[in-house]
Amino acid sequence: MKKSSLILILVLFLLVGCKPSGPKLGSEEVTQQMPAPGFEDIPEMVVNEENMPPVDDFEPAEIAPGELGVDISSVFELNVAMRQFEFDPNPISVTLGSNVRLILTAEDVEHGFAINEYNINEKVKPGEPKTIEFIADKKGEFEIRCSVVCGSGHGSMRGTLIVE
Ligand SMILES: [Cu+2]
Repeated sequence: MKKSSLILILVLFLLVGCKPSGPKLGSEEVTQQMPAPGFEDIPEMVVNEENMPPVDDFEPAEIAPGELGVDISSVFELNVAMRQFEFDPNPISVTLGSNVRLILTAEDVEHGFAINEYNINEKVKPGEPKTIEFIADKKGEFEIRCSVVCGSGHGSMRGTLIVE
């Protein structure tokens, strides 16, 4: 009986000893709101709830860039330079079915960007880039030709669009 009572006393001491030391860690940031020593557990809950609203406020900002990312990834965008007497890059390779956006620039004189099978024929003057968009829905290799007489090598200004 004495041993068990000693154990009980020890347990009580442990409990009493833990109460002051345990809440101290959690209550350091809480002391301004709840100084009462007997309610350490309650202010911890209050603090957690107060921390939640800022997190909710940030969530919409994180969703917005993701939505933009989806839109960008669905479009194959490429800058295409035209100069005497070539297209750059050449060839242009795209995936079948993709939305293709080409930003055309003429670096020296006026050139044309024409692909007969896709009904594309765009004239581009220096300093006036033009953007064309089409769906690469035909598989194969298609000739890109310059459709504006641009100099002695105009006839050999050719490129290739590869859709696969
Ligand atoms: Cu030309």
